[in-house]
Amino acid sequence: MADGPTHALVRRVPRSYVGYYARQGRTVLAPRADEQHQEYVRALEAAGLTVSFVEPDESLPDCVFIEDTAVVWSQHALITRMCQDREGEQAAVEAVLGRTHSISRLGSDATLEGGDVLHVSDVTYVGLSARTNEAGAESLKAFLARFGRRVVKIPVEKCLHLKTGVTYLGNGTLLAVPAWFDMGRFEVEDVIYTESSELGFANCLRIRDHLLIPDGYPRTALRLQGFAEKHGAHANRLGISEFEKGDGSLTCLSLIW
Ligand code: CIR
Repeated sequence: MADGPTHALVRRVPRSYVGYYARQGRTVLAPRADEQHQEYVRALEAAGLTVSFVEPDESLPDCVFIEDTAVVWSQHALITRMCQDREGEQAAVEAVLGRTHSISRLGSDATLEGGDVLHVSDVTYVGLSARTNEAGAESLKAFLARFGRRVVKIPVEKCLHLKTGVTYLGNGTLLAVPAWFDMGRFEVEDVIYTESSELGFANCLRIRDHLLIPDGYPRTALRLQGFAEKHGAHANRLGISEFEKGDGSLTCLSLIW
C-alpha cells in the first residue's frame, strides 16, 4: 500500500434502506441517495481508484455501508462479525473479495466492524466500541501482524465507531471531534479538531492527493482549507445527507485497498 490504494468496492443503496429508516422516523430521499452514491463513486474514480460493485441485498437495508463487512490489506481480507441486525452482509462481499484476496476469519467470540479500524502510517488503531470487542481487536492484531503493522486499541464511548469521530487526513495529521477520545494514544504529528457544532465532520477520506470531505460543515471545512493547500491536496466536498440519516459517513461507503 506504499503507493496508495488502487481499488474500491462499493454497494449501491437497496430500496429497503428508505423503508427501514422511515420506520425509525427518518425520511430518506431515494433519488437523492442514489445521486449521492453515484457522485461518491465518481469521486473515488477521480482519485484514481478502480471501482467494483457488490449487488445490494434487499433483505439487508444497511448493506450500502460496506466498510463494516471486512478489513482489507493488500491481497488479504479479514471478514468481520457485525451487530445482529447486519449479520449476513458479509457473504456477498466475501464472494467478490474471494476472487482476488485470501480470506481470514475472526476468532469465535470476536466482534469487529470496519468502521472501528483506522490505518495511520504503520499503525492501525482499533476502536473498542459497542460493535468491536477485545477479542475482535486481538483478531485484527493477528491478521495485521504479517504486514508488520502494530495495532493500538482506542476506547470509543461517545460515538458509533472510531471513525465516526476521527479519521486520517494524511501528512501525519488526524481530524478529530474534540474530547471524544484520549488523543494521547495516537502517534501523529498533528491533530485538526472539528468545530464543536459540526460533530459530523470528522469522517473524511484521503486518497492520494484527493481529500473527500462531507458537505454541510462550513466552519470545519474552512479549517481544512489551509491543510489542503499546504499539502497540495484537492478537496472535494460531497453531499452525504441521505447516508448521515442512517448514521453513515464517507468512509463507510467503500472498502479500499
Ligand atoms: C449501523 O448502525 O450499523 C448503520 N446504520 C451505520 C453504519 C455506519 N458505518 C460506518 O460508519 N462505518
